[in-house]
Amino acid sequence: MIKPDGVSGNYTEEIKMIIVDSGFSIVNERLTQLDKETASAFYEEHSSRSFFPDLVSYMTSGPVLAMVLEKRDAVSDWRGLIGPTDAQKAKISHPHSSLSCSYSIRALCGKDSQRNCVHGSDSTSSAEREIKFFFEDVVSDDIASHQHDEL
Ligand code: YYY
Ligand code: MG
Repeated sequence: MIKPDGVSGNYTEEIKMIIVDSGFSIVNERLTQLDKETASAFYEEHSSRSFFPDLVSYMTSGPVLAMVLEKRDAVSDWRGLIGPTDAQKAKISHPHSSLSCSYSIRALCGKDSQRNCVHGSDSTSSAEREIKFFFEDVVSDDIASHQHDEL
């Protein structure tokens, strides 16, 4: 998922180029505006954390682009490509280390441990849940179809 700061900062095309160059196929995508209820449901596992209210306001501050990415080892490779949760850590370059993440997507467009520009499922089971979340269950009213309805 490209989070609101990624979409509003016009990083969508660059991120998609990185995705495709890294061997993923984008098999589905949806631009949508999360509301408080859907953002809270998406991040349910963090609901007791002190950052949760701020996280929900951030995630509802503008549209997000949800995508289904396909490749072998997609979950772990995507987590590697986005880099650490804290975008400040993602920006630290370790030129002689195999742990270098200076070219991660969060280094490119994230700001800190909350406004980190992109999301990645952390396991195949959460990928399954999150794909259902965006493409079947909770979010049914995407911006594209909404605009289409209004034409
Ligand atoms: O999976 P990932 O996004 O890398 O991190 P999580 O630990 O699952 O946290 C989810 C989400 O919560 C993170 O992307 C931003 C937000 N968050 C926060 O606002 N402040 C923190 N200290 C940690 C996480
Ligand atoms: Mg996570």
